[in-house]
Amino acid sequence: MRTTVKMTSATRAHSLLLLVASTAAWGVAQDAGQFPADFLFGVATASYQIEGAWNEGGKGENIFDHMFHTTPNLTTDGTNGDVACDSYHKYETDIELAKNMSVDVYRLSIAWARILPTGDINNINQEGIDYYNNVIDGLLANDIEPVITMFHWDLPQKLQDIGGWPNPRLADYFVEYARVLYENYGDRVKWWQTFNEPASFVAGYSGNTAIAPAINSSGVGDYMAAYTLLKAHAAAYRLYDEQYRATQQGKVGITINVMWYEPATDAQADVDAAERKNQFYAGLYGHPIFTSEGDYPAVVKQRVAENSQAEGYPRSRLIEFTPEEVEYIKGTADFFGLNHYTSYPTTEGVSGSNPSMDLDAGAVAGDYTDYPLAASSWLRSVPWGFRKTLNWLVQQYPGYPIFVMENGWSDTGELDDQGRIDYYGAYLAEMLNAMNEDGVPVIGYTAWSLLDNFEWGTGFTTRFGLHYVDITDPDRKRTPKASSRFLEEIFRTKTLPAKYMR
Ligand code: PNW
Repeated sequence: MRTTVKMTSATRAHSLLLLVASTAAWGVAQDAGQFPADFLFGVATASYQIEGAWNEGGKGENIFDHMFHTTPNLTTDGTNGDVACDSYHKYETDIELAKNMSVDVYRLSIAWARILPTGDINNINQEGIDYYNNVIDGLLANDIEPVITMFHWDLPQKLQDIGGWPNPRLADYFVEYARVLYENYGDRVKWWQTFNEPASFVAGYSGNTAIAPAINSSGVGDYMAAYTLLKAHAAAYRLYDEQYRATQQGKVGITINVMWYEPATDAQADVDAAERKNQFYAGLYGHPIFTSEGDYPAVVKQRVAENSQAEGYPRSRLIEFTPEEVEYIKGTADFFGLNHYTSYPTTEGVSGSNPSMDLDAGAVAGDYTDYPLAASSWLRSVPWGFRKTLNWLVQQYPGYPIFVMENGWSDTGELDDQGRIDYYGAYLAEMLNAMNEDGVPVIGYTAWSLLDNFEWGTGFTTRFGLHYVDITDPDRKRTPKASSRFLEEIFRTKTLPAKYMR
């Protein structure tokens, strides 16, 4: 029997109300978001997190090999990067996966100890050189441009044996390593970053137990490491500028992690505290390179000097630059590489041990408990913080194009990863708004990460991959997640579907 639904005036009024309500919730109807035709989309990885083959092909020991082999149970699940995703053997598969995502670029890092097993150029490992030649050629054969990170934290152990980054001599070793990379790959590689996330790897000298070398020299060794890496970066940039740029025509930058510290209240004390936190965390590395005056941010210099004096130190725990060093470091980048994941409500207050960068900053980062939480305890989806970060960068460092090198979401490995899709949709919308409405010059974006990989202290329990990796399978089988299809369409069409625009 056929039933006809008769529209009474009551139901009609109800559906009209629904229509009004849903239109209001959506606000003004949005058009699809449009990226520039030459925008560079891609995916990112890092050597220690995916390669495995820790003692194959002539590779030397690095500080993560050393730490995980000598100190048991540092990671949540007891794993380490010995095998990881076995990308050393499966790089052709990985290139295919990237290709299937319609990427323009692929961001990878080079394992220093694969090229220079002891860190020094007296011993160049041809097998290591060949491995990355194969990866680079494989990418180019598939029309994918390589974007290379020279250092994503896996320092050759021999260089840690002589002190690691707090030893200023490391800057010389780094620039010699950079020369080997320009010489061997610069004919085909046009995008270089010297360092990935200085703030994260100097934490290896601040007492962070899962970031090698896990030395606790908080508030002292970490500032020394920052000093060395800034000089190393500048030297590698200048070497390119003077000897390779004319023939190789590439770009050299550095990738800095900018979490967004938002004032928790309108109180001036909190506004100042949030800004200090941004300056201690991102400005410590960005200011010397990207501002016209150079040097560390004034507030950082002043506070570390004052605290050091009050604590009885003979000089500031921050190694200050000479005027010559300020000039040498200033302006040494062709673009700003940005890693951005999340935001924190920030108040004035005391946090961190004595001494420490946190205590020097004098700010407390809280938690946006109303926002979705990833599998990583530090990561919530706070999309508007991305737009604020991008605007802050333009205001602090005018004139530099921004290349987003990492952005992503962790879960526990679901194939139907709606949480990751929601995160990418919302963050890409905020990036587009920053570009189209605020005029922020973003030129590229690589999603973290192509694969579920070794996520440092949390091993494989937190997964950032666009592809699932079965780490119980000797073959480390990869399976595309729903998010890889979602991003593929955006990458291919350079369009963000209207429903994600905000
Ligand atoms: C970055 N935090 O690290 C790294 O560049 C990647 O190697 C890493 O896998 C990725 O982000 C996801 O974690 C971070 O605690 C690690 O705020 C931790 C934090 C931020 C970035």
